[in-house]
Amino acid sequence: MKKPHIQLLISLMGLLLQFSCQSNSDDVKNQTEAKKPNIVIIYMDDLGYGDVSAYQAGTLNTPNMDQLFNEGIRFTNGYASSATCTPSRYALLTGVYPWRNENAKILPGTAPLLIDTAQYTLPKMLQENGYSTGIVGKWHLGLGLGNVDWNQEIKPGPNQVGFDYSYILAATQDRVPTVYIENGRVVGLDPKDPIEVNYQENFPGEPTALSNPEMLEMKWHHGHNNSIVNGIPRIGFMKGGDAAKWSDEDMADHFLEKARTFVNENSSSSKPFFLYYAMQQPHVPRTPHPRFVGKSGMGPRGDVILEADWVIGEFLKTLEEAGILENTLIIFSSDNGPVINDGYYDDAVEKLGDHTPWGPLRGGKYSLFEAGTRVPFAVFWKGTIQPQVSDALVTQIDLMASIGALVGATVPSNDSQNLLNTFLGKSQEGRSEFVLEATSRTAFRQGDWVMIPPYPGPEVLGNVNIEMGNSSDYQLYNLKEDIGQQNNLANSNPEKLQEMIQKYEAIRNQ
Ligand code: NG6
Ligand code: CA
Repeated sequence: MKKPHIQLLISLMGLLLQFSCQSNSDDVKNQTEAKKPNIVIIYMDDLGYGDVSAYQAGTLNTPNMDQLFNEGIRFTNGYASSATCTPSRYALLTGVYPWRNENAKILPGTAPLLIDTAQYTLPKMLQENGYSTGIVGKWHLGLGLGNVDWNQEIKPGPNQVGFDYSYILAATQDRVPTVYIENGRVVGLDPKDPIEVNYQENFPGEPTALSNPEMLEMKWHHGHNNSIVNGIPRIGFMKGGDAAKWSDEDMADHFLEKARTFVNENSSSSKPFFLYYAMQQPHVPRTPHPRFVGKSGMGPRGDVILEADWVIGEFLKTLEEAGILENTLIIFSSDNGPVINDGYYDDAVEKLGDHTPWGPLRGGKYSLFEAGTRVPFAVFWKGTIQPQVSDALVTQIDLMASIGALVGATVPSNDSQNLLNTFLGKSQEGRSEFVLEATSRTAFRQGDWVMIPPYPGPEVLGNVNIEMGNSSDYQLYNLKEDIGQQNNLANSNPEKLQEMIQKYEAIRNQ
């Protein structure tokens, strides 16, 4: 009776041993595969250095954004590549200085695709290295080859420069066409009501802000007096496509749902994912969902920032619930600095109170001064990155080479620098110099110094009331001692000035 028992025991032990060996090797395999984290870039539109409460420079309270800054790395010298949208996004996705491409300027909704489909891009690099890639949100890098037919497949676009999945708005919330585009197709389009778009002239009989001001629910201050959609006057003329038009106040919820779906569909796959989540806040027109109206006491600009903050909290929950928060590297930043009045009467100026969207910095969106390009910049990776504040000089151009180093790709761009250790909090060393751009002008940061060459043009851009950095003389500031750029040291430091001019010109002529 005993023998069969012993035999059974032995064979059971054998089986167990086999199982445990197998699961060991499975573990090893899983660990090697798990080495590549998911990557999310949360990219805000016009959010200023002082708009995030973690920077302790304004009066808004953004607890969910703060989590990324306080439990990750809060960069105090983090830069967008440009003081406007299109060039910054171009640089983020290509790792190339935007001023090298003369077409990298704020684009109309009808502009052709700005990124060459042969160009090596951040999403292509990640595709090649085993990632599923997606974009949800604002594109603003042009679509098609010119004369786009919005009723057919619209390409080339994001899907041709490296994104497996795209759910976008074409340009900006204030520019037509005011429709969502999923993988090159307008969402919800009724073929019997085709869309036409024109940035030169209106379609006969279509109402505009000038011809039908009684239709407006939001008033324009400057620009923004063409087609009216949802009571909001826009830039550009659009006809048709009624069923496909987005609801402005639902946009945040809508993009969140798409971002969540992308995460959930990819979270259990063996492939890691890259999500470029390009949120629309607080760009104009500021249209908070009714849940957020009045929440900030600062009017719609403050309200949409609180709405965005809520969205980020929900998005983090989605990652947590999918069990992948600790295997996801999150980068948070903004495409350019803040602007208060960007073309609509929306109480942003009147209700700003003591809030300082630019923090201690001078200027704002469109400006060569610091607030144009120095933006909130966080890198967060729960359980991997040690919480810290970093003063290292880092820029969004560097994400391509740095993420490349993380996933094992080499990046053939001289502009993008591999700062992976700095982005992971293992080093405090950033780049030594940087050529920043603002409305087709450039300035040069080197160490603690910034040099702004002379430019013609107004000192203050009247409509938006922002100091542009234009001057007939060279400007030189030591940002360590003078973060607000009040003391021009060009005359008292002629040697430093010359050294910087030479280096700047060498990079510009490369
Ligand atoms: C400007 C618009 C501004 C905004 C900006 C683009 C006018 C007068 N002003 O031309 O409202 O849309 O372009 O902003 O039309 S960005 O963040 O996408 O660069
Ligand atoms: Ca912007």
